[in-house]
Amino acid sequence: MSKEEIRKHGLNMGIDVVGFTSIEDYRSQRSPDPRTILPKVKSIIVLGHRMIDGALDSSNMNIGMAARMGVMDTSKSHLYLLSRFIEDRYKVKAAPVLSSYPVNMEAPAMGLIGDVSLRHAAVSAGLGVFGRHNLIIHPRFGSRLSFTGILTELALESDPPVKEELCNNCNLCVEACPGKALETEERTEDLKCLRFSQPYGIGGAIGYLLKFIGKSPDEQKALLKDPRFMSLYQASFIGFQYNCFKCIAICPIDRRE
Ligand code: B12
Ligand code: SF4
Ligand code: SF4
Repeated sequence: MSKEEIRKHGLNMGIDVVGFTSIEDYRSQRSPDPRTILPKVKSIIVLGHRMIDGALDSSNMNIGMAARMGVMDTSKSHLYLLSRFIEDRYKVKAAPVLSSYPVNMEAPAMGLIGDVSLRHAAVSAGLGVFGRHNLIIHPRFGSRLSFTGILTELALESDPPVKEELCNNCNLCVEACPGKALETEERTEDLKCLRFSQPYGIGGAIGYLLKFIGKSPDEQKALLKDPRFMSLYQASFIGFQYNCFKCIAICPIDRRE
């Protein structure tokens, strides 16, 4: 059966969890129709890679980012290899969806809506449930899974959904959020989160340029030596750089031991 063969192939590669959803069961109100990506799409395969505990729990955000980059690079390679395996083995098309970026930066999406909502796909692929932090909690890996996905033309049944309520409503994530982005249930206030999670993102860069424009040449020279400019410069080639993982790190649900 192709589902078990694909799962086994993925797990043998080193992917931590592999789940399947039929396209009928994937529901994400704000995301684009998956048929605009792959016209004959019938299923989504969701891959989960676990994050690194020592990095999530570190107060040094360079270490947090080192692990985040590791997850993004490793999941990207696995995504390519599994997509290629599916195309070769079953003679159907497979369209890979990366963990976060690139993402549509134009209005109305403005970098806030992925091509596929990997959280909604993970839920319908039986990989977990939404928690109070609006992230997916997996029965074994808790909040510490990063997702990627493959749209395929294979007709595959959805895996059984997680029925258990995994979030214990302790509210620790809400209290720990430095941006107060989680105050309203079932909604992350994107801009409040971004201020803390991506201080060197597009908002930070625009703010800095606006500060730069209209200043005297001497003031501009001083601004170019400002540590903030150095950090923006670094982010311009590293890519989206995350400075906050608190809602994941504080969540106590984890049954790996
Ligand atoms: C754009 C984006 C963001 C934006 C906007 C977030 C947003 N509002 O969706 C910003 C920059 C703010 C962001 C922040 C973060 N993100 Co982000 N993000 C994405 C991305 C690329 C697209 C998300 C998307 O399409 N959202 C738009 C639509 C689909 O969301 P929505 O329908 O409006 O649903 C929202 C609410 O209504 C609620 N919700 C919807 N249905 C339900 C149902 C229930 C029962 C509940 C309780 C809530 C709920 O959840 C959403 C949160 O606002 C995904 C990757 C992907 N392709 O899916 C990663 C992703 C969601 N991010 C992720 C992570 C980890 C983070 C951060 C921790 C940053 C970091 N350090 O890594 C924070 C956490 C913020 C939080 N607690 O919500 C992970 C989540 C992993 C997981 N285990 O769930 C993803 C899946 C990336 C990945 N590959 O793993 N992110
Ligand atoms: S990533 Fe940080 S700022 Fe964003 S919601 Fe989580 S705790 Fe809040
Ligand atoms: S920290 Fe507590 S309230 Fe927040 S998602 Fe985890 S279990 Fe739920």
